[in-house]
Amino acid sequence: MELPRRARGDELLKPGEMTSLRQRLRSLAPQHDLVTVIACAFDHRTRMLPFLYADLKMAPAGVRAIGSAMVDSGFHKTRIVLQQWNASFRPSQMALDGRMPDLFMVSSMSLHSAQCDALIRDACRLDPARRPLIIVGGPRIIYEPWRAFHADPADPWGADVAVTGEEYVLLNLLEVLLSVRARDEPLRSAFARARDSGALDDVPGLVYALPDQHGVPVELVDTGVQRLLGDLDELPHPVLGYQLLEPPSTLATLGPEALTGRAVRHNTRLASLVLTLGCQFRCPYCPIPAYNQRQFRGKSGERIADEIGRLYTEYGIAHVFGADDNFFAKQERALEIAEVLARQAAAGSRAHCKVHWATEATIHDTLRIQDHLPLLRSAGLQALWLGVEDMTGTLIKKGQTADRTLEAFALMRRNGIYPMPMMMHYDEQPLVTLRGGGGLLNQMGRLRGAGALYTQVLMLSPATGSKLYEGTYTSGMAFDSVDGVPVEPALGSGMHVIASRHPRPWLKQLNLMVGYAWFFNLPRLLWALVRSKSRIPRSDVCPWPPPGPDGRPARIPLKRRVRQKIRAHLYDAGFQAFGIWAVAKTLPSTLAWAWHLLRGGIVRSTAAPTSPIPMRSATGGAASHALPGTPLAEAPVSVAVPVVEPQPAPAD
Ligand code: B12
Repeated sequence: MELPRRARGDELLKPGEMTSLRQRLRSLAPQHDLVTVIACAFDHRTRMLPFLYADLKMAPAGVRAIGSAMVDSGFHKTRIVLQQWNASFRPSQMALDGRMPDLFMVSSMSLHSAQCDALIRDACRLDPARRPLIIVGGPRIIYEPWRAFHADPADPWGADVAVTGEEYVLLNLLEVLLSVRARDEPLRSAFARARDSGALDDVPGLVYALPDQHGVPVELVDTGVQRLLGDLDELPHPVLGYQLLEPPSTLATLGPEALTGRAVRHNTRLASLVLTLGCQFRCPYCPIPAYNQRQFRGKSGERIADEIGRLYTEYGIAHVFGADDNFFAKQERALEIAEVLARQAAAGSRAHCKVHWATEATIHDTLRIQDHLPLLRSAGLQALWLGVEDMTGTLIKKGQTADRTLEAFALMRRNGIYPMPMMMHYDEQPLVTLRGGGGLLNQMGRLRGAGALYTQVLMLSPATGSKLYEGTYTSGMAFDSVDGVPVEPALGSGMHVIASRHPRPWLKQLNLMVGYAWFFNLPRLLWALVRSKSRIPRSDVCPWPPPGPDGRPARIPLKRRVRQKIRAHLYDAGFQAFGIWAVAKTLPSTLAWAWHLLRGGIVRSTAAPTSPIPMRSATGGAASHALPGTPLAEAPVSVAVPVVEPQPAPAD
């Protein structure tokens, strides 16, 4: 099921609403010496092709955005802990600024559910009198907020509140809590009071539990779908979040200081930045358009230029990945951004000459914008991750055909932009075809031949919040367990076959790996050393240093020119070498899964997972984030909650 849309015309916050909320919080903050820890859940079992390197070397934007919002609002005592770098971190042992935090937040993708739960569980081990308020959010929670709550009286644990939205929702919640919080009152107690008074019900984008007298949730209240921030220039600056990163360690506790200066770049070589959000396509396996309530949002070129500039000058980060759903979805906006970035580079800004960026787009939109590819390259665009999915358009039609795909590849390469295809493998797709070119290997071979340096092929898997999600379960396509092994969320990256109607699903699993091995292998590596696919126009030139005031090109020492040429030539072989290593690293897990599939014993699902705890909206109707089949909490249930005496308002 897709996320419901708010009433037409009410999808977005009013212009300026975010900015004024930030200002209001800044004036509240000095009265509340809040200490916050934000953890990013990461399950190291999911480390495999094609996400290796980016999974560890890119500090995720979600937790950074939440950290930036806290600092920007005046809550400077905030630390971000990435389980990617701090696998042993235990919230039950955390202390920051010499004390237990007031606020513990967790961000998670669905894939990292096991670690997300483990973090919450561990935080719940703390003595209730000391325990911080626990808030969860991120892609997992946006679609399945109920996962954060557990109603087992024998093993009660869970978050206090799930945020199904973005920064604004969190800040809105904080404002409500701080406006009722007495000086030095535990934030959890202020939360309980706000919840019981109904004050949270006016904050769209929350799901909170109403507990019984033992603290076990009896129902979940859903305050509805968030209003989205339309003008992303109103967001806090993302650079703020980089000041908060916990240094990598093997300890369960936190270190005295966050990472600073160049140590930031050393650990996070790639930066993900939100540039635009939204996509006009309606692919049934993708939750993104519904999440965005069919809106297109973005930052201005000036703002993006500033973000890139500060990232480079403050941390030296020179590789940026746009967290776009489809960067070219709105052509005018993409061009406005490109024009500003290209202008900065032409004006001799070192940062904008040095920084390369990449993002996601579709073949259809790349062809539409083809006349402007030179401008995009001048703006620093180095590579485009293209949602090709299936060149023949059999799986999904997004305006791509084999010819159009190859045309887009050729155009991009001619203009100095590397095409990086993202593919999908599905039940009906054969490994090889003699005619028609629809086979996986046929397509991989053609894409490589057309100049793809890297690729991703994922098996079509159930994605929460997509149109196909429930049907995948109710039709029995999704597996509950295979050969006695339960299908855990950690298997949901698309690299394991966990949903298929194919009579021999193990073949699909092998196909996937054969596909990668066809793309990354030793003969191709050796050939890449001779005929490199990365030597494309503009790949061996750097706009830095810029031309002199007379317009004459700057003199670049011969040594540097040679180095640039060699680097451009070896880039292709480098990707091949990396791919071969990554295939080898991925094989043990994927082959073991193929073995389980071969042994059989596949237990198929009959229904999509739903909340076992009754859910309702704040006004008593159906909850926006409940899947069909979720028990409905009919009318507000009267619950026995510990009475907390109203506290005096904080003194100025
Ligand atoms: C960049 C990216 C990656 C990078 C991540 C690198 C990194 N370390 O950051 C790479 C390429 C490695 C990657 C891999 C995968 N990805 Co990815 N990826 C993205 C992408 C395009 C951008 C992520 C991003 O930076 N967003 C910008 C930030 C600001 O948004 P955000 O994380 O959602 O955070 C906001 C809110 O969620 C909320 N929030 C987040 N955390 C918290 C915490 C609290 C307490 C609160 C209150 C709020 C909150 O506020 C934030 C600010 O607005 C998104 C799509 C998208 N546009 O978001 C998919 C996305 C995150 N990926 C997704 C998936 C599924 C995957 C893969 C499993 C592959 C696949 N099958 O598609 C793998 C997993 C690999 C692994 N082992 O982890 C899904 C996640 C869906 C889900 N339900 O979990 C997304 C959402 C795409 C989709 N299909 O919808 N991905």
